[in-house]
Amino acid sequence: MSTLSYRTAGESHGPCICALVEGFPAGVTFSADAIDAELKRRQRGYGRGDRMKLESDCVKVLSGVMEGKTIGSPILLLVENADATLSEKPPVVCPRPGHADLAGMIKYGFDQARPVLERASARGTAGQVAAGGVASLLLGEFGIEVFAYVVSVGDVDTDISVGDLDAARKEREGSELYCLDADATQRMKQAIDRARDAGDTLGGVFEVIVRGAPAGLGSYVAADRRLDGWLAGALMAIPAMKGVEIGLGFGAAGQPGSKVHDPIEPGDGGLRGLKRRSNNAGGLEGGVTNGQDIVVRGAMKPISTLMQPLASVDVTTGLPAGASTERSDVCAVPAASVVGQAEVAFQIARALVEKCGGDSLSEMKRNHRGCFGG
Ligand code: EPS
Repeated sequence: MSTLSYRTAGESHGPCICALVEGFPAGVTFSADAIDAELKRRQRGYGRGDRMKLESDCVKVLSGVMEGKTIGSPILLLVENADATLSEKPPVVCPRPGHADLAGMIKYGFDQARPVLERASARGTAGQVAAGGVASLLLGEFGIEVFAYVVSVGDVDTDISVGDLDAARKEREGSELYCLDADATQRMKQAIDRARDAGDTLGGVFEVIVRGAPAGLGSYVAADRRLDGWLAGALMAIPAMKGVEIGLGFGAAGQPGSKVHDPIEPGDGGLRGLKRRSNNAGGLEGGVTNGQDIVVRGAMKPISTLMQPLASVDVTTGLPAGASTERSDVCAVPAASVVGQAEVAFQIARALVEKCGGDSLSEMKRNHRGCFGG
């Protein structure tokens, strides 16, 4: 079984968010800059709230790296909170529908929601992005790229097929919504403006593509070794996620098999001299990579802090009241796409470590050559 894992810790307004990455091979060149670039991208995106103006996220490496290279021991990463104002925060007594507030109070026995939302806050995704950034350093060593972009915001949808990743990256950089369609970006911005004016919020969908992953990661032999399960679980672990699709996803359910499955034909590539005519499977068959792009989508619900609050109850009086409001985002789908990219990168790195094993990068590379040639 795989040994690569991570955990995060930290409250939204505590001193910091931490990520602890374990089981990472020695000998990988560490780049804080590459991780910081993703942390910055997580902060941006049209529709973000004022917290992002206060923060300037960057990672401090507290263990596991010497002379610029990983040493095989746990890697502890820290992102400081500029807005470390936990002791000043008021109680939250009117739980917000859709947030963890009420369910968290019931579970942990709190009489107000502050301790819940401090940990349930999407601020914690800075730790997920930092861990995913470490994973991406390993994937880069094996020519595996992970790219995420925004497909839809509210009812503004796009229909793009991603070709060259460098061109797609350029397009994404030019969009305040990390979307690959300039016209849709404008319509998404207008939709976000309308939602903000109405005291409302918007969700949306992002897609993550993994290019260059070899065939044979994951396994069908046991439920907990299926890579599609790892990916779905990791994406669902991002706050506000309500759905995950792989390849055609829900679209496959309503079509006949003849229209869904990807025909196999003779080819000249490395996949036993075979190739596929389409990629509706999203690069995974039987929970195993088949050498095609891995394509995963995440559906984010609208942010649950509404400035025009929904009905709730004041838990101190038991009387009906509008849900509590906190500074928040109107739309955080671009940020979620960055977190999704990080989560997918981590799971692919985990599968690669499982497949190639090894305590060090050189050992992994030797095993990788043995498994996949090259
Ligand atoms: C976020 C930090 C939070 C929120 C937002 C995202 O900071 P604050 O609560 O101080 O404004 O802006 O979190 C949520 C929308 C949420 O529901 O938790 C971040 O760093 O991404």
